[in-house]
Amino acid sequence: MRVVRFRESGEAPRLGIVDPDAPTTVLELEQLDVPAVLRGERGVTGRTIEALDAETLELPPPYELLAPLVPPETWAAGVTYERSRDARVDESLVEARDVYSLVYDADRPELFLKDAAGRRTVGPGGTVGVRSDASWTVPEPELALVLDEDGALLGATIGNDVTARDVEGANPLYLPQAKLFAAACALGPAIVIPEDWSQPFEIELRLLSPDGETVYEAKTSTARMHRSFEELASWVVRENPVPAGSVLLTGTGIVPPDEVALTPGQHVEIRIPGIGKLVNPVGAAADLLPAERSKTHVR
Ligand code: DO4
Ligand code: MG
Repeated sequence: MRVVRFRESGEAPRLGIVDPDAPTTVLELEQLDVPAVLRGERGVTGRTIEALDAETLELPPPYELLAPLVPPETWAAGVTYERSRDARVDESLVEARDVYSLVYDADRPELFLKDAAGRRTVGPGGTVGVRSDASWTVPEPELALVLDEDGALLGATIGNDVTARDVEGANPLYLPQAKLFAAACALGPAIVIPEDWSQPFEIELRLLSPDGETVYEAKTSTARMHRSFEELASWVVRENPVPAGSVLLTGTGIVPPDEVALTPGQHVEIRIPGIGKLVNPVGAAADLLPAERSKTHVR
């Protein structure tokens, strides 16, 4: 079961589910609250929309596909794959390299707040940002969990934890500046409610140049994660009041080689079979501050 969010000609956002028997047919729902839909409240209105593509779920005008929810909070886990641990150790320019190896092996995971109220988050087709004071920004393709208030797993979508690696590499205390800036997060195109949470998700990344050439591509699987989804979620809500519908990015297992950096004009494609394909152009973060980007903002 996949849940999408859309609007028609600038009207208020609405929710739909993708017909399990017809992968391009969206059935509009009566319910407007994403956590309620994910918990099972799914009355349909009888109206349908035909998506243009079964993976991106792009909708024809006058409809617009939006991020599948506006998370009140977006948390992120780091160093949950061996590949991520090795990359952080390598990018570190200061004698703080041990922190990454220590956190990989510790009981307590690395968790950080990536966004609040969707302010830095874009949906399918929205432009992701590159900050001008960084020279090495990369996409981090991650499974994004949608959490209930108690940390229960309600669903999963695709997330891009866009990161300025040189900013973090200069000093780990710069992490919030490496991770939070305009349009530093993308979510979509749908939230899946998995039938079996024990099945791993395959994650594919493709970075395309402005003329459509593949600059870099790679694959991983959540089977390679060092921690379980439930373990990460339980740490997020531990003695911490997290609102229902918040999102947890589960960390990246794909790290592009050092010569690859996001630049405006490129496109990032992240595909997770069973969820869909999230496609975002890359632009300058300075052009994507909320006042400049009302069109691409998740609301
Ligand atoms: O330690 C920094 C963050 C790492 C991260 O975001 C990841 O592993 O996905
Ligand atoms: Mg990450």
